[in-house]
Amino acid sequence: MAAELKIYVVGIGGRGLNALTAIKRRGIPVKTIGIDTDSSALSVAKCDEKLLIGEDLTKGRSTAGVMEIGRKAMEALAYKIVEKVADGEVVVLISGLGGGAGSGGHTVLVESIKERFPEKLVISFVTIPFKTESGNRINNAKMALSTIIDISDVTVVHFNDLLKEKYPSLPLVRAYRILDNKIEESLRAILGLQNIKPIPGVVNVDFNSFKAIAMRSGLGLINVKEAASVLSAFKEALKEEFCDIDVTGCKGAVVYIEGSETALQTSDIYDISGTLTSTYGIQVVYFGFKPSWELTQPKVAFIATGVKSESVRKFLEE
Ligand SMILES: Nc1nc2c(ncn2[C@@H]2O[C@H](COP(=O)(O)OP(=O)(O)OP(=O)(O)O)[C@@H](O)[C@H]2O)c(=O)[nH]1
Ligand SMILES: [Mg+2]
Repeated sequence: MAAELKIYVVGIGGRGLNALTAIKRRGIPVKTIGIDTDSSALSVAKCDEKLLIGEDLTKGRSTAGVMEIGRKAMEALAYKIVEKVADGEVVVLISGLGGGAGSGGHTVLVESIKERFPEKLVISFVTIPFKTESGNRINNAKMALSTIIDISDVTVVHFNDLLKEKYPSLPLVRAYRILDNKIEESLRAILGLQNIKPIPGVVNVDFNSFKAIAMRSGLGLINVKEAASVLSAFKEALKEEFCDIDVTGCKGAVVYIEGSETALQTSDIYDISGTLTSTYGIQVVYFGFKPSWELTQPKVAFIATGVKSESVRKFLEE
């Protein structure tokens, strides 16, 4: 029996803390750590551990959008988090780019973790502010995003504007929960890379093979979709709703299917593999199957690393 996969999830700033509260409520088996300069935001957050940073700089309040304060605040105390995550195999960082605590703190924390543990898998989940937010927020987000993509192993980007476009009449807090759900599904997809049943005749996935395609890979896509058939769930999972992603020629991909033993047909693997290798030119593809008697229809988890995104490129360049 392989060792249990230990994942630390660190939320930084308002958005990071909101995501942790959602993750904690769902009972996902990960360790959660919330960090902010803002003591009132921290006090209402639900997570296993909390760390107030920059008390000398903000007196327990927000950075008021000043990224430099977020950076300095994290620089002073990042060592505490580095120690805490020492026994984890994966560290996931979540923040909303644009403010000071998240944008400044996120970059410093990834740097500190990677400096001490270069082989630990660091995955960043970030949101891009609405176009209508202040120029300061957009600039903070641009600066932080380019560094985060460079230094994290995998960066998953969600555009808040796409949330508004797709769910225009939903109250903001409800719309935000949709993105929290996406992160929760992604965490479950990563945790799910354990105890996968091998499918004869294909290259089977486990955590280490995923790690090999994920280390230092750049932008990533993690999607989980359920549908009436394996193929239709797979097709859905190829598309990212909150960022335009192109998987053509990407570094690697993992596809695993959960469902009843009869849900998976021989032709499904053949079709999925053909699409990924021939249509999209992905060289390294891993498969897996997890029997489940609870699911009424098949569920497909799709992870692609080293992908391209035109909107991320534009956002960084404009
Ligand atoms: N999707 C989503 N986006 C959020 C949420 N909260 C804030 N945001 C976005 O994230 C950006 C940063 O906001 P916060 O996380 O509150 O900022 P912060 O990191 O706490 O920074 P300061 O308060 O300036 O120190 C905002 O401009 C919004 O675009 C949330 O719960 N969900
Ligand atoms: Mg804040």
